This record gives sequence, structure tokens and C-alpha cells, in this order.
Amino acid sequence: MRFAGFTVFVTGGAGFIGSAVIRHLLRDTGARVVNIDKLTYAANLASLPGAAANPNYAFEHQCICEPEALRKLFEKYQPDAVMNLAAESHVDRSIDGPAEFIKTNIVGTFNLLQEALRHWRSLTRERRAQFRFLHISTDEVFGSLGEEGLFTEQTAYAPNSPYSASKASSDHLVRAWRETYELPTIVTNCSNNYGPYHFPEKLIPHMIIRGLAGESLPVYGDGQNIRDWLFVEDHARALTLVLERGVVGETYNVGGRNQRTNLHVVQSICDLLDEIAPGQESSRRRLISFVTDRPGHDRRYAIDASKIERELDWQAEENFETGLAKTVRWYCDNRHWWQAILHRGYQKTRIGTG
Ligand code: NAD
Ligand code: TDX
Repeated sequence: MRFAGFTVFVTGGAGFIGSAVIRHLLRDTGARVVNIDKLTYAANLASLPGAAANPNYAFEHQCICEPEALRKLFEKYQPDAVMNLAAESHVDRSIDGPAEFIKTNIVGTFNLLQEALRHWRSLTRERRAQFRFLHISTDEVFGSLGEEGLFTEQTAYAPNSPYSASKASSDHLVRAWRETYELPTIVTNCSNNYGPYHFPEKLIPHMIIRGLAGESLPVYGDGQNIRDWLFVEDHARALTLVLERGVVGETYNVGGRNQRTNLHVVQSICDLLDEIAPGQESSRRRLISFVTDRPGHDRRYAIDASKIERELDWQAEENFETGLAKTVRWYCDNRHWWQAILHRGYQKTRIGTG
């Protein structure tokens, strides 16, 4: 069985992508998983149903900005790999309050690298050769594309938001720890994820939840910004493949080849909601309203995923239409999951206008 006898640290495992990675590891592999999470506003242990009772799972309520406590976790669990998904992840929040992004995304990654390095140096030669530090990054580090072209692993970094600048910084640290100290690191850069258990501040769940309530659907700017959508479970599979077979020191772009304008995404959600959850007197498309643009709003992201497809034999299984239909249905069938977030005080109001 894959990863049998392996202990994997997943930081940010109570978040959207981290929880998908843990569900996949526990369901499909023999890995022992340690979820290290600070439990910020974006975390939700309800995204890991059944995990607490699984003998291959442990949870550590821990911030990655605390090096001594991290050191104790490395000593306690003696991991074979670290998958770093702990981050502040929302661009609009980074516009209003960049400090947490600098702390977690840059300083937190630095601490994790330092403690991973200390641990790695203590291992036997054989275990040192197997050890991996997989850092999960974003295509936003590459900046914005014009009408043509795709991001490749060779594209130069040009981050435009406090969020993407903090991610770019952490990617550079990870590279430097490989080049300078020989820590076996790999970086992945993926496009916009979507799917079940996505925190309601992000475009797709935001529109589903507001659409269900018959509320206005705020599209930033002219709605012609393009994102390249990746179903979160396809991403989780890609990450464990990179962990298993990726080449140390390399970077891998992960994307689903699903470029869509934001307006198209929101219109598709309206049409799916009309079908799955009828009840509005006319099409929910009438709820769409164009609002003030996001400052520094990147126009287009698009990933060339041919390296991971070719070298690691990974393919996205969902296209945007099948993945979006599954996602809308999931939010309709699992209202308790997101209603609990609203009850905890999450406001669906506009932020990040500068
Ligand atoms: P998320 O916001 O849903 O979850 C982040 C998790 O990290 C939360 O559980 C939170 O509690 C935890 N966390 C935050 N600060 C922490 C700290 N200081 N110490 C420990 N835990 C902390 O994020 P996500 O969407 O799951 O993103 C995961 C990673 O993937 C991030 O690095 C993000 O930059 C990257 N990424 C996300 C997307 C996307 O579309 N969601 C796309 C590309 C890259
Ligand atoms: O209400 C909205 N209206 C709107 O038009 C919201 C919340 C968003 N948008 C637009 C802005 C973007 O063009 O939709 C697009 C997607 O927005 P977000 O969901 O905020 O995602 P994005 O800014 O593209 O970043 C996401 O993908 C890359 C993740 O949040 C990042 O963590 C990841 O790195």
C-alpha cells in the first residue's frame, strides 16, 4: 500500500485543500497523518468526518509560527514528509490586513523549514534520502496573463497582491533551503481550487450560498477576469503523486485546463441552482450585480500542466462542468456544514476594496 509505515505532517489540514489531502491520504493510502493546524477562522475540523476515530490520524492544535513547539512535534512523531498547506489564503483579506499573511506565509514557512532541516539532519542516511518537504503554492505568484499564453514552471515570478507576494517569498525560502542546506524540497503551484468544504468567502461557495438565499451576486469589475479551475480532489491526488514520485528541487504546476471568466462561473452557478434548488420566481441570473473592482485584480491565470501530466502521469478527472455540478449539489445537500460557519459569525459582506 502507498505510504505504508510513513508519517506525514500536513500543516493546514483543517483548511479547504489540506482537509481534501487528509481525506485522500486516510482513504487511499497507508500513511499516518499528523494534522498541524492553528484553527484560524478558515479552519473546520468538520471537514474531516471520521478522521478523529482513525488510528492513522492525529491532530495537533499548533501555529507554525512557534518554532519550539514545532520542534517538539518533529521529535514526537519523527515524520517522513511535510506537506505545507498552512497559510492565510484569501486575497481580499490580504488587502485589508497583510500582517497575518507575512507572519504565517513567510515567517511560518521559515520556521517549518528550520525545524524540518534540524529533524532531517538527525535522520539516518536512508531516511534522509526518502524525506520530502512539499510546499504548496499558487499560480498567483506568476502575476497576471494577457490574452495569450500559459504559466509554465519557467515563468518568472511577478506577484501583485500582498497574498501572492507572501506566497512568492515563502517559495523562495523553500528553494533556498534546498540549494543551501540540501533539504529535499519540492514546490507545487496550482490554479484556483473548488469543490466541497470550501470556505464561503471564496467566489464559488460565496455565490452558491448567496444564490440559495436569493441575495445579490457581486461580480467584481466587468466579470471578464479569468481563473483556471481545478477540482480539489484532483489536486489532492496530484500532491500525493508529487510526494511519491516528484523530483527533489523541481517545481510542478497543477491545473485543470478549465479557463472560465468569472461571469461565466457565476451564470453557471445560477443555472445549476435553478435546476437543483428551484424556488425563485425567475432565473437567479437576475441577481448578478457588477461591483467595484478588486484593487490590483489579476486579469487572467492559466496553468500549463503538461509537466506533471507527462512526468507523473497525473490527469484531472473532473472538467469544470462535472466538478461544478458536484460542488453545487454538495452545498445544497450539506447546508449544516456552511450554516454552522454563518452561525459562528462569518459575515458575507464585501471586503478588500482598499
Ligand atoms: P484555507 O484558508 O482554506 O486553509 C488554511 C488552513 O491553514 C486553515 O485550516 C488554517 O487554520 C491553517 N492555518 C493558517 N495559519 C496557520 C498557522 N499560522 N499555523 C498553522 N495553521 C495555520 O486555505 P486553502 O485554500 O486550503 O489553501 C491551502 C494552501 O494552498 C495555501 O498555501 C494556499 O496558498 C494554497 N493554494 C490555494 C488555492 C485555492 O484555490 N484555495 C490555490 C492555490 C494555492
Ligand atoms: O464576491 C466575489 N466576486 C468576484 O467577482 C469574490 C469573492 C471573488 N470575485 C472574483 C475575484 C477573482 O477574480 O472571483 C475570482 C476568484 O476570487 P477568489 O475566490 O477570491 O480567488 P482568487 O483571488 O482567484 O484566489 C484563489 O485562487 C488562488 C485562492 O483564494 C488563493 O488562495 C489561490 O492562491
